[in-house]
Amino acid sequence: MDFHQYLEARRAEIEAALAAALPSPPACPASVARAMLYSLTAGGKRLRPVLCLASAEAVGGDPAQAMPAACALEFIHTYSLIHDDLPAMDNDTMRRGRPTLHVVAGEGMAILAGDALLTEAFALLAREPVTTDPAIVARKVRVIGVVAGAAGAAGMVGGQALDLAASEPEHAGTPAFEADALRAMHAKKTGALIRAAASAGAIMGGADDTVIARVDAAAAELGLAFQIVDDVLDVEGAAATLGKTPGKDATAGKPTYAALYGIDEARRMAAACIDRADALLAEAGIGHSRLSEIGRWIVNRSH
Ligand code: GRG
Repeated sequence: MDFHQYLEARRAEIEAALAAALPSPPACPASVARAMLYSLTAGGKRLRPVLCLASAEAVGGDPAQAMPAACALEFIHTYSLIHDDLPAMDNDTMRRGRPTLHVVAGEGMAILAGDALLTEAFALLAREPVTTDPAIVARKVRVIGVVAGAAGAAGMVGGQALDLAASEPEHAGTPAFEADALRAMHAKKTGALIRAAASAGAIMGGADDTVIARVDAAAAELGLAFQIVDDVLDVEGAAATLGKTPGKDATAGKPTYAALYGIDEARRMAAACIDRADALLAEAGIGHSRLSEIGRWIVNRSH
């Protein structure tokens, strides 16, 4: 199976699992179920769940065991996009090629749908895979800790807080400081969840600690490459391909890799990240897995 076919096959499984994992009436009001579904099924790339399943597979595990974690990570990612688009944050009206949730359902419902997706992610992680096997229960508990750490104040929420601060013109520093600060901010804001996706897959796949640590380090490189390419696409991309408003970061005066290093150097940096990720995966003995192909996909994507 070539990578494109692999990606499509995994995505189809993920779409079905996401729909099955989402609460629906009568357990919850139709309004919040509709709002969650609107954002969740708007056609994202499913990078985090694909990475999670590929990681479980790469370490010799059963990807089905990692599917609840894969879905939980996409729930959390979707919540972060809903909240990031709110008027109080990035105030964006387009996401994944559609009007943002607060535009169609109102700010209150967008806040609630984000809150619900975050909470349901942890309900799912605690519930599935259903098992009494102590070894699998231990993996589930470990994954809950990894995902919570990545989503919380030391992870994605912390990164978003740094981003809010960096958007204030009076906080702009010297170029060297900006580069370090930018890297630190993205490591938390987007890197933490991408790392958690790969680590959760490796944990549920039954990898040992050395392999989990290398997968995690490789995913940190993938996360940085992803962000660098995101910045480049924000400059180069057309709204129709991106599914969101392009050029927003530059217009908002936010520091970006494209602005700091230029497009060509930024692309070279992203490629170097993928080379480092490949080296780490090779050290872990899983150099020829789908994880490597996911790295190439990240740097070569157009949206
Ligand atoms: C509101 C707590 C809170 C956090 C928001 C991740 C994040 C933090 C905000 C997203 C803002 C943004 C556009 C960041 C750039 C990188 C990124 C996460 C892009 C969107 O992820 P993709 O490209 O989206 O994986 P799809 O739609 O394909 O899932």
